[in-house]
Amino acid sequence: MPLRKVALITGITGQDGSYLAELLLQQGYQVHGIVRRVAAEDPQQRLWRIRHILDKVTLHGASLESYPSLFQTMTQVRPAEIYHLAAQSFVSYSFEDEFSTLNTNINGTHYMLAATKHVVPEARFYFAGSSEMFGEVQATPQNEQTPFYPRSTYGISKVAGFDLTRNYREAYGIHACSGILFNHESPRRGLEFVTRKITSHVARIKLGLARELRLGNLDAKRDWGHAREYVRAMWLMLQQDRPDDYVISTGSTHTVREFLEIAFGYVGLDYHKYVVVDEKFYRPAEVKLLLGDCTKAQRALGWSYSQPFHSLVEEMVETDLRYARDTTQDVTHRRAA
Ligand code: NDP
Ligand code: GDR
Repeated sequence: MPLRKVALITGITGQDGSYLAELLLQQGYQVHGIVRRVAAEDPQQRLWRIRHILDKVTLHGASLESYPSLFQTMTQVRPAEIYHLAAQSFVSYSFEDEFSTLNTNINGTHYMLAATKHVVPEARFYFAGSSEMFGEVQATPQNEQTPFYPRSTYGISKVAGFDLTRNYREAYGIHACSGILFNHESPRRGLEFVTRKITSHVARIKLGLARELRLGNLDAKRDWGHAREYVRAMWLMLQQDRPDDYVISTGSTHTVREFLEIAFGYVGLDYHKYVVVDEKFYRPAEVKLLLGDCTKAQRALGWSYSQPFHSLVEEMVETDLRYARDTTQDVTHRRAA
């Protein structure tokens, strides 16, 4: 039997990590993931996105803040492909805690690259870059040539991670790639991000469990795709002979307002009656518009995106309706018991 390729994922408990682990398992990989120690203590809460594949992946407790723990894991696993997805990924929170965002995202990436160089220099490395690096956009649409102008410490940390990754490629010959991924969503999105915040509230409002939804800037424009499609692009980047950086996007942009219209409209409600604009959710420096041009990825990777925007929104609302109904039934059953 041929040896199974070994992959190591940081951030395996997150939205992208869970879809990527599924994809790699389907491709026959042996999948390892790095998790924080607390994840093992509270698997119900922390491992919900990978619960269904827990018996097929191997988890290692390690910390992005500790180089020795990453070095040790790398030595044990000796991966052929490394997907570095773990990060403090919530832009809003980066304004509240600049220091931990910079520490986790910059040092964590540096430690992962350094451990790769020392333990498995022949391995292929993926870094999760972001459209937030474009920030106050200098050209529209944004592609690999567009200058970066980050607007948050999150964006700054991703520019630093991008530069570190390029430097390890150029200085040490590591097969290291950065994906510059635009926003991608799914029913597994964290509840704090605007799309899932909207769809979870739509479900609760529809079922009479909530009355309003408080949001910030409704005019922000994002290029939103589906996470399941985007992790395929990560994998494709590491299958190329030559390491490079790629923009991954849908090529169309929508306002938060449009997302609201589709999500509320899907359950027959008018969002104007439920949405309250709250200053609390405005950011000190906002990214107003993002729109990606992924021509390079289409040509070089053969990657393309086709899911219509409304079907992404509807899939998220549908799933949240199911979760909300299940929760209500659980509570009713418990009360009746
Ligand atoms: P999530 O927020 O869903 O997942 C983040 C992951 O990082 C979780 O597994 C989390 O672990 C882990 N993590 C966070 N902080 C630490 C830490 N200090 N030590 C160890 N692990 C940590 O993010 P996504 O899956 O959406 O995104 C994956 C990556 O892609 C991130 O780097 C993000 O910045 C980047 N990105 C995401 C985009 C998107 O639209 N989704 C677009 C562009 C880039 P735990 O479960 O323990 O919290
Ligand atoms: P973003 O995603 O910052 O683009 O980062 P988020 O969903 O948090 O915000 C998108 C836009 O919606 C506006 N907005 C609100 N956002 C949140 N979270 N909550 C609100 O109540 C609200 N009201 C309006 C925001 O101002 C913003 O303009 C995501 C993350 O996944 C990053 O890790 C990733 O790098 C980028 O996408 C690309």
